[in-house]
Amino acid sequence: MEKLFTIFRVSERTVQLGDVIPRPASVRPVTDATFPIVSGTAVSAPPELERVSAHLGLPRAADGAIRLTLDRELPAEGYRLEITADGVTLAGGAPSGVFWGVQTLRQLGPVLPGGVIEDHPRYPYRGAMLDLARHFFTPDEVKAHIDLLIQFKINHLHLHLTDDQGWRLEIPGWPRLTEVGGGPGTGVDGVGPGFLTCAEYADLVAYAADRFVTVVPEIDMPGHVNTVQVAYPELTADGQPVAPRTDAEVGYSSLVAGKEETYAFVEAVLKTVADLTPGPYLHIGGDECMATPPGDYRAFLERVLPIPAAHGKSVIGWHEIAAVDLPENAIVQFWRIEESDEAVARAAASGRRVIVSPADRTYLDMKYDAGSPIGLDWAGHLTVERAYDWDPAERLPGVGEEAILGVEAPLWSETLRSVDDVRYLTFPRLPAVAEVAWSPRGGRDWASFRERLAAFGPRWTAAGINFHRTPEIDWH
Ligand code: TNX
Repeated sequence: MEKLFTIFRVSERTVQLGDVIPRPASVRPVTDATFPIVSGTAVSAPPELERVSAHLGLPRAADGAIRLTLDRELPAEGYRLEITADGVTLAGGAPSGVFWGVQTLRQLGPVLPGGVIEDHPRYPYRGAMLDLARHFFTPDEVKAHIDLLIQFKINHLHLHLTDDQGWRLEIPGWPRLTEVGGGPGTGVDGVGPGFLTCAEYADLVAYAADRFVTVVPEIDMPGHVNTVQVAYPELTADGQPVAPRTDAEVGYSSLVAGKEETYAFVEAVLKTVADLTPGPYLHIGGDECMATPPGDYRAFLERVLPIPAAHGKSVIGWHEIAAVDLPENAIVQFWRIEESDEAVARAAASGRRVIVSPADRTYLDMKYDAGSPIGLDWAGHLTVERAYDWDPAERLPGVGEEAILGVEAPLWSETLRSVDDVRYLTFPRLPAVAEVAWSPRGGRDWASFRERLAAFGPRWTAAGINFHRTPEIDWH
């Protein structure tokens, strides 16, 4: 309880029922009534919600003043929160809905304003990506990151596990991947070493799942594989070893479409990752394959795209994969700055779902402005307002609301060296993208968002979170 609410209540300002990010679908305040959570306030929950109630950190009692329940009539991930002077009733359409309602409670507490909130997400996929390849972050660091993401109802964590500069997941039978790709000297500038053992990865996935976050593992191929070819020279075109690289160039390495060894490697890796991942997705990258001739790219993907389905998973790829015939459940992740993409529109027209991650709106690794000490700028500068003030269903012609699975904010780590760096680029832009992904289109507005965001300044400061104090916001 202490941990839960002290983080969130540091200012003495009166909290209004609608002071929540992402903005709830419906808020009906009742003037005057409040319910204060004090030490000793108890929670009652049926057995199916014990896991969720544990996250409240309050004592349990059969007649607790905070009642958690399930109401299967509510939408998936939706919840209804009713606060009166006597107590709180939080009903969810599923345990996940109750969990998201708890996140709303955390933002409002400990003196809860009276009224009713009815809420549910616009999109089922609300993602954040962390690049562990260009710079490794430890399991504890990733867990701490998850703890911050869930407060904004993010429910997918995409882990970019492999790239030219590093390989961050143990693959049994292929020990040199992590000996070479996770050892000292890996990462951009050679300063981001480390990798996850299978057990550490499984533990991280379970930690995420306990918070209703699905881990989406990415093994990037056929490009972005220099570290693979350092470890296993038989996977290069001529079988000759290549030199390790720690610069931030892209588009120079490729697996070889015409070699059988390639597919033995890919099969082994994807099977391991599928076996370790209970979630429904495997991301196979597919981006920036400038070193793969187009015919080879096609031949490679025709063999590799069906592999996740053979392990019961849906395949996700960066939108370059839309150039080939896609398996039925394939999901395309759009990442460029262009305002249209014919191949992605064709994929959508044929029933494929799209994850929307335009770099000029969602790339957390872009600088805020010219003065940002870290970050890139190839997609321009990304202010909080730009991250907020756009609509996913209006971004790409031919990719409307029904085609969109969700929205994701990637954080590439070429310029990151610490958790403080991760947080500096993530906050406060991630809350902006989270509201784009959760809140109804008609309920969003920048003036309201900037006011609600201002209240997080003292909270993040008190919690030691290194956020960017952008001048766009009048921080409390
Ligand atoms: C493009 S976005 C990449 C990454 C870089 C990133 C830097 C995408 C699918 N590929 O390899 O890290 O830009 O912003």
